Amino acid sequence: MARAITLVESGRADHRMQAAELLAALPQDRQALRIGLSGTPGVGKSTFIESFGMMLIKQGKRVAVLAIDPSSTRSGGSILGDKTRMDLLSREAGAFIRPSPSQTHLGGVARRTREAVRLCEAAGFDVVLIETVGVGQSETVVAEMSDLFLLLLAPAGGDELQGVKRGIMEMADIILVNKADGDLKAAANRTCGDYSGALRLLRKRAQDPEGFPCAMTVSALQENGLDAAWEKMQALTQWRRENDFWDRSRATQARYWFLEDVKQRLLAQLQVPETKAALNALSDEVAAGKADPSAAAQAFIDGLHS
Ligand SMILES: Nc1nc2c(ncn2[C@@H]2O[C@H](COP(=O)(O)OP(=O)(O)OP(=O)(O)O)[C@@H](O)[C@H]2O)c(=O)[nH]1
Ligand SMILES: [Mg+2]
Repeated sequence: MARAITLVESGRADHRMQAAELLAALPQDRQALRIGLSGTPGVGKSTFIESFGMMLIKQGKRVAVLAIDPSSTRSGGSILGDKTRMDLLSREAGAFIRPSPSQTHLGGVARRTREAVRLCEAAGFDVVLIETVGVGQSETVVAEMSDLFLLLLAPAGGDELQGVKRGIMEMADIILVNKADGDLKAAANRTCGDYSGALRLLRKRAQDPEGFPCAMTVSALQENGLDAAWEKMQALTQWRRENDFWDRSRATQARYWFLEDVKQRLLAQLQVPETKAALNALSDEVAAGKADPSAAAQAFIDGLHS
């Protein structure tokens, strides 16, 4: 597994070709449940994955953990760098934990992680957890490769909704208010109530049965509410499978990634030295008023594919 993922993570042209062959040869008949998990730093993502992952392992499931870490480009990677916090899970034979790839742009990290998900699926993992700290577009990226999207929140101090962006709320299938233990329990219950209310105000989504999306409290540290959360996830998954939303969602995601890949490849073409030179030359003409921006763009595109 580790070697296969290293192969898909490599940017070398010969490795890319081997990776493409490997991905094309993967069996298509195995599907893991892909669970995306997002939440701000310190909300308890790692602790949740450790506890939740161990619960699944005890049920005989095989669990893979991957990460998209948009901050890794700056800090050299933090998510899952703290393997110590997944001490138990990382020692389980049925678990596979892979730190996030470091790369220069989110698009590259996204492609690698998506391919790693495929590898985990083909290797027979039952559940693939994809973690991200919600920065920039990373939740969207994770949601686009997940069957279920979980948003982890901390108990709020006041009665305000913690400035969670509406777009992220709209992506969530289940909101988990973590740290519902000790002194924080009452605040967690209140926060959970607030979010339940807020979710009811959102536009109904076709892919949800009655009662979803929903908010619930958990304590990753004390391992409370994890079984209830798992039951919700299974109920939602089963309904979506029976009502054709599972397959449709995966098909829509495949389309999305295809288009993303096309865009990435077009952008990559702009980095080729000759292309860059042509672009700069035209750019100078436009700046000097010798060419119209739109006409120059058309000339550039025509030159690109001739
Ligand atoms: N009381 C309480 N504390 C928790 C719970 N879950 C996590 N914590 C604590 O919150 C802190 C952050 O937990 P992490 O699991 O590292 O959080 P994270 O979201 O992975 O953080 P980053 O990796 O930095 O984004 C740690 O000190 C945990 O012990 C919980 O259920 N209850
Ligand atoms: Mg963490």
